[in-house]
Amino acid sequence: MLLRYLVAFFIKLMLFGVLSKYNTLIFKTMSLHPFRPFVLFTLLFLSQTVNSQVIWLEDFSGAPPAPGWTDFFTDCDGTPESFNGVQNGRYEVIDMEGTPCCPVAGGGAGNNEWVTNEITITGYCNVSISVNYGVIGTFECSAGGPYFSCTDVANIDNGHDQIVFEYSLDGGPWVQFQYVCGAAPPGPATVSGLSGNTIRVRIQPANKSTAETYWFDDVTVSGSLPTVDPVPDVEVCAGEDVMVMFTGTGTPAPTFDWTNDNTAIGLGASGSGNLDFTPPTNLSQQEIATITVTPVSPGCSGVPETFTITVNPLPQTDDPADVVACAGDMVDIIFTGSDPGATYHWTINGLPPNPLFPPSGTGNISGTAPPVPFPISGTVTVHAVSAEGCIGPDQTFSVSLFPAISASFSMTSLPNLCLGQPAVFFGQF
Ligand SMILES: [Ca+2]
Ligand SMILES: [Ca+2]
Ligand SMILES: [Ca+2]
Repeated sequence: MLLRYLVAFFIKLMLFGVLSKYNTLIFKTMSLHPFRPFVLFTLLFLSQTVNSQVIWLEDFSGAPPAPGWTDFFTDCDGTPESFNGVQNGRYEVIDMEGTPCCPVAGGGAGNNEWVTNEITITGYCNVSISVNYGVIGTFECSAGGPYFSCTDVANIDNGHDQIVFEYSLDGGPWVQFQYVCGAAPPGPATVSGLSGNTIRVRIQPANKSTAETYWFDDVTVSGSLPTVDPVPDVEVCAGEDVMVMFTGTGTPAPTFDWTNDNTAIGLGASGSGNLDFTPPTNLSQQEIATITVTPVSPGCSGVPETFTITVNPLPQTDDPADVVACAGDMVDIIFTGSDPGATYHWTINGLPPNPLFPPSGTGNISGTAPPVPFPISGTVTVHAVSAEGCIGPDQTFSVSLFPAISASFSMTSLPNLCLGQPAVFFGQF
């Protein structure tokens, strides 16, 4: 039993790191795992994390000024320890009061800010923000904040310290998602369930004491992007059913919208869901359509995939003329049709098997008509097969064979005839 737990735990550890890229493979692998209860448990675990990916991250590991954000801080009392900026691999705020500086208490109004540029989140579902933060020192909190003004105890003096975390969606108003007053337990500050096209994150720390440090780090914007699995190209013959099932990942599970750039294949220009249609049988040429399929979850959509559907026409056979031949005649049946590259397959009914007309064959029929004891006729049914393997419609024609004519003649009238006299022959066939 212990071994099972260890194995399941180890699998989870291994899988966690490769979730986003290989989740399909993971599910297939796991379905084969012998410890089914743990597989189910781990699947639940996966469903919470699958597809979530980092859209934007600032971990302050690079040298400032980092791209993607700006800051504006005001020090009111001018103590040498006052500092704001990147140090110790994070953003630190020491004794920064915030503009305007308040005249009475010597504090500030709290209007410091560290703010990101617009972060594009288009297409992502369930966008979340996470910011680690912490405090070093003894912090104070006055009830009723946050405060951004120079009134009464609301001044950011040594009796009140705060960090306010906010976001703005699509250029809209700032929305507070966490308020840290005094020395609240360390973060992270988080918010989730957002969607839109752009988002900004603003952090407003203000404090006053040389012994007080607010810090924040790992400003992370994450989201889940629904995916559609790649679809292999499809090639069919005219009249043949086409069924394409779309699969993918997403939380919530995505649906699939598609567009089609060539309706001649018998599919509409756009739609949603799996494909199930029958191309028309009467195509005169090959038609190739590019299908673009986009995974869609409520409020977001993922990266489209494209694939092609090729519909090959059915090769037509020209209707051959009926054949009438006597034994010994040369017979030359040349098949023609719409596709110069097609081969012709035929079967014969009603004629006794013979070298020229076996029961079935391919290609032209050419040779000497066989001897037959009496007139006989049969039917040839022929169809063309294209290089792509598409089978065209049947054509039929008849073959009538006659015995060879052999005759001997004898003259029954006088052997010497003059010009103008009738001569009588007796013929035997
Ligand atoms: Ca860091
Ligand atoms: Ca200061
Ligand atoms: Ca303070």
